[in-house]
Amino acid sequence: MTISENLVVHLGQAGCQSGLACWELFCLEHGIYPDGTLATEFGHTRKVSETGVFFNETARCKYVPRAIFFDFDVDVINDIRTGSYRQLYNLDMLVSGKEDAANNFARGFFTMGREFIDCIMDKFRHEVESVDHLTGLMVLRSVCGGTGSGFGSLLLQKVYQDHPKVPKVSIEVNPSPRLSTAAVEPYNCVLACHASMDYSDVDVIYENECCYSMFIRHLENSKQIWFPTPGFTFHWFLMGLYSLTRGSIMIGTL
Ligand SMILES: Nc1nc2c(ncn2[C@@H]2O[C@H](COP(=O)(O)OP(=O)(O)OP(=O)(O)O)[C@@H](O)[C@H]2O)c(=O)[nH]1
Ligand SMILES: [Mg+2]
Repeated sequence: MTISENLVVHLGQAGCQSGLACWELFCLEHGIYPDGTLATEFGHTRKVSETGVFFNETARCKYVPRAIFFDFDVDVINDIRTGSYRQLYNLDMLVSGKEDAANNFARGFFTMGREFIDCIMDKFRHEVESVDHLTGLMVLRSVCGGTGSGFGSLLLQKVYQDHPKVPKVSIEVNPSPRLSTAAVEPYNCVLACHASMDYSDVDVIYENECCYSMFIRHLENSKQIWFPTPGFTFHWFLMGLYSLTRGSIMIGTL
């Protein structure tokens, strides 16, 4: 059986924030502490082949997520640099710019995107060289803002040119009619779909409003007095999404 080695790229605010929830979940599943050490005292006996699906092992027996975080805005990446999981990540793979793309697809795809794409592609190549054979790429982003939609599409295009056969899964927050933060979100979404449809193999769509209404419906039925936070709904969505990655652990392909 081929050992599966996947890379996860988190783009923009939604992509990076969901990344935190995502790696928290991966750490729990593989029995890894927030500082990257293996929790052997609880009897976690994961095979190296399983942990290697998403983590690189260092010479000091620490597990480092095979992930790149990028946002044009510095605040979101700074939160990761100073957050409770800061020791887990490779700081070289946390990249930020100075100002966000202002919900503008063109800024992410053309002007600002062109400045950063070589830097991110270098990080990407570095991660690819650290594994024997890259078996899958997951991109987490929202297609509502400028970074996720514009830069995400540019990155998928570049990666496709270098690695056309590597399966690519794009996990996207789509605009919601009432919860959107900018009026241009549907335009960014359409432009991003058009620019990346030929370069990703699977698109998984997450929609905030839809997720909320499912929760509210469930809460009404179960008569519970409790309202989910956006962070909680994302955790819940990622648990469902996590089933996608089971294939790569069990069978070897994403
Ligand atoms: N569920 C969820 N949605 C989010 C989160 N952060 C942002 N969003 C949604 O994503 C959309 C905005 O996209 P962002 O990710 O902030 O945009 P961006 O990719 O950073 O792009 P720019 O800020 O324009 O550079 C809005 O519709 C938000 O509702 C999050 O942590 N969870
Ligand atoms: Mg942003």
